[in-house]
Amino acid sequence: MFATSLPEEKLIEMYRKLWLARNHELLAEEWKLNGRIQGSVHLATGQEAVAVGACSALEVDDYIMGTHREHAQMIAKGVNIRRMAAEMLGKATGMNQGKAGHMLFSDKSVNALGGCGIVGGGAAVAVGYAMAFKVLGTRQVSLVFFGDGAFNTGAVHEAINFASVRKYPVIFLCENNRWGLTVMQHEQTVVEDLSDRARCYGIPGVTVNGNDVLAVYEAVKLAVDRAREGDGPSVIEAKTWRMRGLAAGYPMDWEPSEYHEEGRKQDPIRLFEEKLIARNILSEEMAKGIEEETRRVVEEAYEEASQAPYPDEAVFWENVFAAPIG
Ligand SMILES: Cc1ncc(C[n+]2csc(CCOP(=O)(O)OP(=O)(O)O)c2C)c(N)n1
Repeated sequence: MFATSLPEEKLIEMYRKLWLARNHELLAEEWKLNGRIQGSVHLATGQEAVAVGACSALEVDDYIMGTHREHAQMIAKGVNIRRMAAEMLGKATGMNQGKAGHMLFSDKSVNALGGCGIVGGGAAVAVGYAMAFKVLGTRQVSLVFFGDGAFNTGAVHEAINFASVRKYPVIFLCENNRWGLTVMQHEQTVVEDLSDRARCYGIPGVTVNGNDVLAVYEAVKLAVDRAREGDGPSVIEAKTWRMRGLAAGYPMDWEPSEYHEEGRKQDPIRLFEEKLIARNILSEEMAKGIEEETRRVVEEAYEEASQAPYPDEAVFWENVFAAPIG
């Protein structure tokens, strides 16, 4: 049974977004390994339900700040996949004119502030936006994704503390894949459930199965409602599994096989698919159709992007520094 009463169309849309994100990651990995994408590419394969569950609880005018593993987060917020593909390839038609690339792209049209190469750094950005919402009196919220490794940085704790004192409308969503680079969670902290830390700041904290898209949705929805009512921030920990190494092509030989076996068992798309089929919301044919349709969308976006030109050199000096005042 679902605890949620979401309409069927919304559930199908969430299922489609999971596949869009998964197919993006599979193709991005292939293109990276074939040398068609430059730079490192941090994949969210297996972690898609955190992004989709969270963004499904937000409105378009709410803001998200992502991590360095942000493709699924940005797709879930609704970025244009063609402009995203072009950005990933550094092309002039990319959403940031090819200047941001994989780790930093952003899309203002859907309030996706982008990824963040500084682990933990996004938390302060999200708090800044939440501060603006409170000052302006809008009912918008901001949500920041950050990893379990990032949750051991001072920047994240300072951001949570400040936001809790000022009751800013911000959701701190820890995407806990149990890895910080090559170090597992238990080697970085003795805390089992990272949401317990919320108590130190006097705000709600909850841990959910991050591979259960509806569990993530419900936890985020509660936090969003609370934030919109002026009751301040919340911490959510979504425990998940990354199906790949730190980034595409990275060795995984030090990663315990039990971790990856469990991750495969908990594949978020299969878990959701089983529930939808059991409730007659989805058939196996529909599921296959959505898987194939989203794969085509991603392939076409990347093929089109590969034909696009690179930006002119002059573009690199635009939007880099603010114009001097006076
Ligand atoms: C401030 C800072 N320190 C170190 C790094 C190098 N670095 C890149 S990814 C990473 C691991 C981050 O782990 P976590 O926050 O758990 O995210 P995950 O990679 O597991 O998604 C580190 C330490 C960085 N980018 N920024």
